[in-house]
Amino acid sequence: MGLKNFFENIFKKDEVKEEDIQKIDEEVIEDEEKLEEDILSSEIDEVSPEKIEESKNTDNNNSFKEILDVKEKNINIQEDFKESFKSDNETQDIQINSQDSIEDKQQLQEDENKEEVSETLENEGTVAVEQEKKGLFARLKEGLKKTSNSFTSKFDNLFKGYIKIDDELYEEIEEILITSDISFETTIKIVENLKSNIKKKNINDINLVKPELKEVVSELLRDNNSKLDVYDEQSIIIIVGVNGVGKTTTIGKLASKFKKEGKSVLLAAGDTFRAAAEEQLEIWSKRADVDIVRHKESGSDPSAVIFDAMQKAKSKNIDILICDTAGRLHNKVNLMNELGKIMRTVNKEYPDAKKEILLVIDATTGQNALNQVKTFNEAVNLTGVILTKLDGTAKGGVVLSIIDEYKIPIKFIGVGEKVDDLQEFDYNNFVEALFDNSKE
Ligand SMILES: Nc1nc2c(ncn2[C@@H]2O[C@H](COP(=O)(O)OP(=O)(O)OP(=O)(O)O)[C@@H](O)[C@H]2O)c(=O)[nH]1
Ligand SMILES: [Mg+2]
Repeated sequence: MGLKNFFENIFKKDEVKEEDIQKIDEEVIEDEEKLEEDILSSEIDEVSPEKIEESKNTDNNNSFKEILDVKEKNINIQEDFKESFKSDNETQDIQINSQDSIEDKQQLQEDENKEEVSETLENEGTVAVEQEKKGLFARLKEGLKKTSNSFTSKFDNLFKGYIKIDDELYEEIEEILITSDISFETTIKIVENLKSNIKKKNINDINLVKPELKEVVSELLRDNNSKLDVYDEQSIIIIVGVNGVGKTTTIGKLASKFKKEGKSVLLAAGDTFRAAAEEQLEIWSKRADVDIVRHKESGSDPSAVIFDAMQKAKSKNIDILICDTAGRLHNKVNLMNELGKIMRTVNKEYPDAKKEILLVIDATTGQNALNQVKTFNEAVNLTGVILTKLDGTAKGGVVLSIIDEYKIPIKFIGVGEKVDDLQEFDYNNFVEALFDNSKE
């Protein structure tokens, strides 16, 4: 093979390489061509025509040796190119990889963004829930203001005048509790528990008595289960209570709460005694956007109305049926008999439904409310109590006795006339609001 062929071959090979180079990305080609040019020009310099001419003048062996050297060098160049391709491919790989990694990064960023967004939403949700909680607590505090002002100011004045924890102090505490509409039995229990805790903890500081009292009251309410058993199966709630305590209003508030929670709700106008009671419930049903069953003719049998409502609830798969009842009949015995009949009808016609029999009592009646709990519980086996109008009274202490003496849970408390003023009873919040005498 002549030198000419030899060099043609080398350049041919290089052209092949160039074709390959063109396959890759433009930027890489430019770099490659530049690199190629540099290398080739340096080689061509080394095997310049002069050198070739010179080699012709030397002996064949020398010439052959030189050619071999050149060949070897060109092979090395080719190897370099291969390496360079390889590294270019690697570069490409790296670029692809880095492209991948950019995409990965973008994906990661997107994911992170998504996470951030959902975290933000979650946080916003949490914030909303927190705000809701705060709002509820503020409303509870506002509603309980009269009770807590009277309760805490009495205690604050008492503790200001004492430096020692003695029997006289405990007697004064007793008196404050009784005048806060807490029954005698419950008062005695609270004071006994307070004494025992103070002794156990070896408390001598008068300033620690109030926090300890708060702890004792909290302990007393701890077992109260405010959850209604109406969420898992079809349920019926029967609302009972003397006249004017807030039964119908409470039904309206409950209907609207359940509706907001996505439940289907039906109301039964079971107070057929008081004039316009059914119309009043109908107004609430419209406000809450739920159906109502009422009899056209007034004075019909409440059990018959509730019977019809149960049939409808069953056929329409209603989640929660809420029944209003009369607060006053010709006399108390009549009222209790009528409630008994309603309960028998419910148990017979709707045996599988979860039942809540809730007594509504008016907190402004103070300890009188305890008699109502007793009487109604004997007639219909109450499952819970709803205490209304806490906002208008300083007699909120009655909550403690209902829970302590009757072991009947307080499910809700009413702290105003608006739909949202019916709050699930939360003993923690209640105790906080009761002992909180901050002004805001
Ligand atoms: N301030 C305040 N008022 C309330 C609350 N709950 C109900 N009321 C008011 O109490 C009054 C009587 O409410 P109703 O719902 O008609 O009472 P009821 O028990 O159905 O009365 P009868 O049907 O006559 O037996 C209404 O003016 C209500 O707005 C509450 O939590 N706070
Ligand atoms: Mg009513």
